[in-house]
Amino acid sequence: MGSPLIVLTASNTEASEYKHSIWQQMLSATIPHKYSKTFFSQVSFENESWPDGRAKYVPNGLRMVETLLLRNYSEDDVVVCYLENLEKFVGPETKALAIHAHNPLGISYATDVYSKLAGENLMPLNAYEFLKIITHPVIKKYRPKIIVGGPGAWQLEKANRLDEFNIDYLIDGEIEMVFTELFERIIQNDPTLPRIIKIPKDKQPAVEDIPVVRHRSTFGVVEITRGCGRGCQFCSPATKVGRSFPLSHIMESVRMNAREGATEIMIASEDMFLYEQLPNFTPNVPALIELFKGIKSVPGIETIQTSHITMAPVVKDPSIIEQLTPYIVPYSHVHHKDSTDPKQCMIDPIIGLETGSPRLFNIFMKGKGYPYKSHQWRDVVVKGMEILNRHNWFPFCTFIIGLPGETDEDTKQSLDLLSDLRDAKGTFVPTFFVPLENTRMEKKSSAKLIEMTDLQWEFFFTCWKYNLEFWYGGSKANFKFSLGMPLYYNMLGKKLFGNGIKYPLMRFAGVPDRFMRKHMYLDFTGRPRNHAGMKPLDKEILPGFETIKGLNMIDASQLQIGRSSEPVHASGD
Ligand code: B12
Ligand code: SF4
Repeated sequence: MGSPLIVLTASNTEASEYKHSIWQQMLSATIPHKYSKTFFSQVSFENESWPDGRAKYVPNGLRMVETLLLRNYSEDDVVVCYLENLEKFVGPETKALAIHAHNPLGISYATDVYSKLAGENLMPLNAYEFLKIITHPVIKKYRPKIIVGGPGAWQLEKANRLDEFNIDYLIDGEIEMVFTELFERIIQNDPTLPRIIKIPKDKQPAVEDIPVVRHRSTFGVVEITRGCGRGCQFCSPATKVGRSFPLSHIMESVRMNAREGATEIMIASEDMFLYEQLPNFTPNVPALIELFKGIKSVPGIETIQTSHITMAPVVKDPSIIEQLTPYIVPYSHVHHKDSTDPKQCMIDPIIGLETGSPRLFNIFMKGKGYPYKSHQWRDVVVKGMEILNRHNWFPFCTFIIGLPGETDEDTKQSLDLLSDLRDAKGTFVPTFFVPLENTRMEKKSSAKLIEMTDLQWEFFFTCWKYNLEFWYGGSKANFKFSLGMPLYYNMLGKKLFGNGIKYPLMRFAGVPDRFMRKHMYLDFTGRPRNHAGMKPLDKEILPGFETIKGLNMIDASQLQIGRSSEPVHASGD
């Protein structure tokens, strides 16, 4: 048999189901390659292949490319494999090598920060793995057309590396409506086809145009919605039309993943509460319950995990979390000793908290807090966290440091929010502002690690102090970090970032608060962590949460949510 016509691949870090934990996969891929086999030696991104060498699981977007190709080509012509098997499949008959790019150069938020903590020019694993594909000798040998696409493909254009990597075509955007024709033109060397192909917004597919993918996705990713109507300026899904997939479509996808060996399903969405939502971003609880029950009923599926949610609906109607909990928390594979679930299960949906500054919130993301006003965001977060924690939802929360124009006053307000969250159960991950392509802030400048203020460093390491306590409190791992920090400061940190990181690092390393208070903004003296959980904001309003004192709804018309990003219901209500 000759070599297949088309080979599809994704880097090992992006295809990986590392530790079956989405956040460990994400964060581990930010580790500089240079250190990945030293004190981080446990990091391994080996993936499983079928006996014939085809990949068992790859990112869902690449599965979509495969599915679209399979409309016109046979399974013999289209092969999806990992780096290790490129040599086996790419050959003289191979016309195209299509590569998925989620974070190919590691210049998205988070990766950029974490890899650079050990030095400016270190390459994160994400980028290292992509480089191994794009510079693979088999490409030089057989010269297939190189096509790159996916949510992070823009990075290659932005860094101007198309020539260096001999990329023939970079395709940016949702491809369902256009790929079949585009691919034929690529194969036929159409000279009128530009090298960088940006799919226009009017070609965004309706759900009916999106097929169920044919093979298994990494983490059992199954899309339940696409796009978001909240309109945050730094976010790319904000510019996509909101769509909800019909249950039958989702279930077909779940069954396919289970047939191919997945035991877990990750319901991918910008916000799970957008699934079949009711007017004004009101979550559709019966639809969500039906969805969870349906997924769990599929033979072989043992666990479900969520991707993103937003906080405002939790506060607006806390009963949502209470109602959903029995259908999702017991089916999580993540456990924590603080969980009150009989098996100590917890779920960790991703929530973008972004900032504690009402000013920045109002400029860049006021739709995120709807129906609450920007100045109420801090209360919404604290109240929402308290509700979530009570039901064993211990979220993975991200913040953005260095939004354009951030002042010390803004950072102090973020620190105040962090202080409110001192007893919250969750993971708090500071990321750095990166102007993503296809967002309303694409022309702004990135925040720079080297320009971080003392307060921003305090914010950064206070988050990680919380995380260490939450995940490893009192354990050996905690001890290892405590010892490692003075070493890091003296050998590297001071040289790279100056004295500003000294006290934040000391706090992270566990130096008692009484020694820190003079040097830091937040004073934790006399406030040991309350492991029983967060103190309610206002005891009087606790029972029932029917009315939320001090939090007023705002009119949807006050939000600048573009028409093109308004949610559209697949079910047509
Ligand atoms: C599930 C998910 C994850 C999961 C699983 C990822 C995986 N490896 O499979 C986890 C949680 C691990 C994850 C991690 C990260 N993620 Co993520 N993730 C998502 C999420 C929610 C869904 C992705 C998905 O499957 N979508 C469905 C598919 C069909 O869409 P798609 O991948 O975009 O594919 C379409 C096109 O891009 C194109 N396409 C895709 N591949 C290819 C390949 C070729 C050759 C071509 C031609 C076209 C093409 O065709 C598809 C159909 O239109 C999206 C948000 C979203 N709704 O898309 C964020 C999202 C893609 N992630 C994002 C980011 C930044 C990351 C991280 C880099 C974060 C970080 N800094 O650590 C990491 C990367 C870690 C890694 N090593 O992979 C951002 C990307 C922003 C941007 N524009 O750059 C998004 C948009 C989230 C957001 N709101 O900002 N992610
Ligand atoms: S809430 Fe904002 S940040 Fe989150 S997906 Fe929607 S537009 Fe993006």
